[in-house]
Amino acid sequence: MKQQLEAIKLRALQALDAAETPAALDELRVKLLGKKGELTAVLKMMGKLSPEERPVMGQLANAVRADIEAKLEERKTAINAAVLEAKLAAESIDVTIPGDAVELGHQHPMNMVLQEIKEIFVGLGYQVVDGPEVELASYNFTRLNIEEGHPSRDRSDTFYFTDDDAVLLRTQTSPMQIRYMEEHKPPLCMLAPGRVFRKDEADATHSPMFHQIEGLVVDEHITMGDLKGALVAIMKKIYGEDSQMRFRPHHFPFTEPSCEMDMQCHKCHGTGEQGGKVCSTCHGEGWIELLGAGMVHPDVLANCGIDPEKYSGFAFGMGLERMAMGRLKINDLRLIFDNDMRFLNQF
Ligand code: 2U9
Repeated sequence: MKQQLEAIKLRALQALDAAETPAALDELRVKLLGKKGELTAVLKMMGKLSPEERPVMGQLANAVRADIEAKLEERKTAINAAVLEAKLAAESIDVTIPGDAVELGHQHPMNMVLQEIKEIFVGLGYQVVDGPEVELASYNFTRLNIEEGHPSRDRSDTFYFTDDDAVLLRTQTSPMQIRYMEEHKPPLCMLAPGRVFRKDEADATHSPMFHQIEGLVVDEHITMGDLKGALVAIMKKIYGEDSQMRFRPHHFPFTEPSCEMDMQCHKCHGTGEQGGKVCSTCHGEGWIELLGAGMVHPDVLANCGIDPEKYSGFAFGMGLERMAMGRLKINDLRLIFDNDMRFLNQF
């Protein structure tokens, strides 16, 4: 039995030395020390020994077990260290390799212009409001005095969602003014910038989606004089204090009277020509159209629960892309939406 134990110990220590992985080590532990292991099998035979031999063999068996356990622990430490070292070697990174530079973006030129305009209006006390792009036809058209059958309500011009033409993509930001008047009573002074949608083929001056900035001021005794004073002051802040403005009569269903505001061409100073040629900035007009405006139609005020006998107001609207194109000298509307980095990096 003593030889058996010595043999088990020798084989065990050799096998443990040869084990290379944590799994192989674990397998050996079960094989050597487990319930069905070799050592246990020998111990089970202890009963057959004489009472004198039993404690001697018991001691020897315990010593063999302790040696195997010590060896197991030693190999476990060594193998774990080797595994860690291999992992670290495989995962090592060279911190001296130069990194990929992350390109830093900047505001889109449209947002630069929008931000600048918003700041001017906020400085004058206007509240900037936002609203739904999916609108009801009643807000987008009917309450703005644009009756059923009006050409702008045509299915060839407007994106509708429903067969009864009751829900649509807003064609102007004006429904925001209606919503605002429903919730706020005069005096009120607000600005509604946002995306609008019309069924237009894209070309250098048209896009099925573009941005408008509209404004509304309602109070007692608001007159066309307030409209002119406010818009001239605001446009001079944007285009320069020495800009010359003019108003022309116009028609909009939601304002009465209505007008358009032009700025004298800064290139040809209103002559329409430059060096004997047609001025390229105003195309010979001498004037550049800036916006549309007018006194809010009394019926529109009444549609929003505001008494037109007591209150009056002015409203205006302008196209943001057109303003950005003028200010940043962009000659094709599509460039603004293409998101070509060669274009965007110029601003
Ligand atoms: C309410 C009452 C009146 C908004 C107005 C314009 C004139 C106008 C166009 C300019 C170029 C839109 O981007 S564009 O195509 N807009 O000329 N808009 S007055 O008048 C309103 C709006 C809401 C309740």
